[in-house]
Amino acid sequence: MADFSKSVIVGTAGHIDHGKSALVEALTGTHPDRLEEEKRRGITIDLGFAFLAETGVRFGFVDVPGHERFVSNMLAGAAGVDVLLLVIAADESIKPQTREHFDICRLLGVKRGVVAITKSDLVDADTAGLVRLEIEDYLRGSFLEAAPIIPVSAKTQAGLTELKQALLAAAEQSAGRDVARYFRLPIDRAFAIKGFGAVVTGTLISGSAGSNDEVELFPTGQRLRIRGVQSGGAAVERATAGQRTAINLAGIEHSALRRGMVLATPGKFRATRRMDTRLELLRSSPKMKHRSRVHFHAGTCETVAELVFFGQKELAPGQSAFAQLRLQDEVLVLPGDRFIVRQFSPVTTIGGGVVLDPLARRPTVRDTGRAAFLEILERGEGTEILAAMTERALLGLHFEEIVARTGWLEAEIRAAAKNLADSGQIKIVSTEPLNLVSGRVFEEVRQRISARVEKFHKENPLLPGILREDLRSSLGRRVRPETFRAALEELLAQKKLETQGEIIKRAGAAISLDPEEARAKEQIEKAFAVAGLAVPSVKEVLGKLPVEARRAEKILQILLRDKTLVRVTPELIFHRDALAQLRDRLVTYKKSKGGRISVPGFKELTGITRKYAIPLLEYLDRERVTRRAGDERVIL
Ligand SMILES: Nc1nc2c(ncn2[C@@H]2O[C@H](COP(=O)(O)OP(=O)(O)OP(=O)(O)O)[C@@H](O)[C@H]2O)c(=O)[nH]1
Ligand SMILES: [Mg+2]
Repeated sequence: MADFSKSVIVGTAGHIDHGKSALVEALTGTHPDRLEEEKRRGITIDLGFAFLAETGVRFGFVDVPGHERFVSNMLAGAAGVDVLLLVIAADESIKPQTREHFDICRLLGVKRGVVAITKSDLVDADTAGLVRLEIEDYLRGSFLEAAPIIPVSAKTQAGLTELKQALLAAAEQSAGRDVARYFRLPIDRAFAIKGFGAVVTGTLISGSAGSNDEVELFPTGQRLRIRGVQSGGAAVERATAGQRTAINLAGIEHSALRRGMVLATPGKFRATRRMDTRLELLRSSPKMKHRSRVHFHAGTCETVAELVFFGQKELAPGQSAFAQLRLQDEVLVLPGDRFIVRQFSPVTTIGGGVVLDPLARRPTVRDTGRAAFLEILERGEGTEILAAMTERALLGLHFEEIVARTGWLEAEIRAAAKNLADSGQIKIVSTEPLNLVSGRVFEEVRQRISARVEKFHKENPLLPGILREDLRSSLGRRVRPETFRAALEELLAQKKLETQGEIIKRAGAAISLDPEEARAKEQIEKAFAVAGLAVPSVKEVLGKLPVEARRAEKILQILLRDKTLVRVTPELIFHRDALAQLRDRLVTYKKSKGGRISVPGFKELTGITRKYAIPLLEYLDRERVTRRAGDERVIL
């Protein structure tokens, strides 16, 4: 039966011992603590999970540890949360990890949530009222300002119905994640199940996954096949975004899989160690200096990052700035992904931000456009972003790179590209695969091609034009073949240039000879014309000319190109008329003496020596005037 329920992830947050796990159990019937050590110590150490199916909504609960030493585990769980369940104990009110967890959820961009005042059975009405006031005060101006605050007790079950209602209401408002996008699953657990092999779990943050799908493991790049998928504790055909998901993988040992790795649609993305971001420091953070090191958390992964500011030496508490993060390890992130930074030591949460460009370039003094570019990325308007990306890609922007740097779908990219091409901002230099250059770069290439052709004509008046390949390589490696081809095609279509075979020339360009050259040309032609088939050597003819060897050679080329002369072998050149006469003679011969001629017969017919006869016969064979048959030729 099809299930049209909405899938929503609820994440707990709050100080140690405030009753998060007990509340999840009270709501779902499942105690989320799984580890022996957790049971023994009575605290949560790592993430725990539980499910609850209500009418219209399937809740996946992610229960996090409150202990300050396990905040990095909490971070791995908080990454996919749609609805925050902020847990505050009535007998303790707001404590340090209440604040830290809440800051983290805000920095991670969680949009909505519900506040539960737990252990309400332990306090009297006055204390309960006071705690509520404190909480209201604390949340003022935050994303939870208008969130319901519900006193509950896991012990007496008081308030649970109300809390469920509030969670349902929040779930209904939750935007839901995009199933149509590329698949991404940050792994939070990896283990083996006997008879099945490697299994990973995680919150499916985008797209969907089903049996037999091929996926790519990041950052290693391995391609793996999905053997089976579970969601909410049961096997499903496809798991979709917003669901807790377990994936059984073929082709890998569970020991090669770790929290922090990501499964994604294969062949689309690139792991990165350098990203441009908007970084925000908490008011409680110390000021951070350019190049200071921090702990970096995104999705379920954790590494060390160096903060690189652009044109500022430090960032003050409560402030935000564009910053490049240089990571110690490769991660997979996409624009819009949130991250958290924690102080190197002592380890406390100091800020976070949003990824703007996951494949950022190394900062250089010459790159003055970065801030403006990042502002455009931050505004998030697709067409504008594509224009700016194309503008910065001097060599052209390929489809694959656009996907890896944006996570956009093909249809979105093509629509934006068309838009920009129509307005002339960019040029689509190839559609399959899509390749873009900025309108400005394209115009520059067009102009360089025209200028190069002009220059060639000027320097080589005796040549009809420049060879296409020479023209292309003269523009340098920074002009990619597709860009060259598109620019050239446009110039040809506009009749600014012309082609003649492999030669490119200015439209209407003709070779102009000076009087001396014209005379030399006549002289060459005449030398071969009068020689008939007993032609002189090329060297002999050119040696007698009034112009120097290089020019003489070019004039000879002109005659060969317009087919006045024909090169039969590298050494032997004949006049067109002499060859035409030869063909006529063969026709007459065939009529009177039959369709076959021997080499001696040919020599007799033409009155030439073997030195000319053999190359000429071979030429005639190539031209299909004759065909060799034993010692003779058949005249065709
Ligand atoms: N009286 C009373 N005790 C509660 C209530 N909820 C939880 N407790 C008790 O408080 C203690 C801590 O509860 P947990 O649910 O483990 O707290 P937690 O927030 O998950 O703790 P960490 O995961 O370690 O951060 C346990 O002994 C619970 O039995 C409640 O509503 N009323
Ligand atoms: Mg717990």
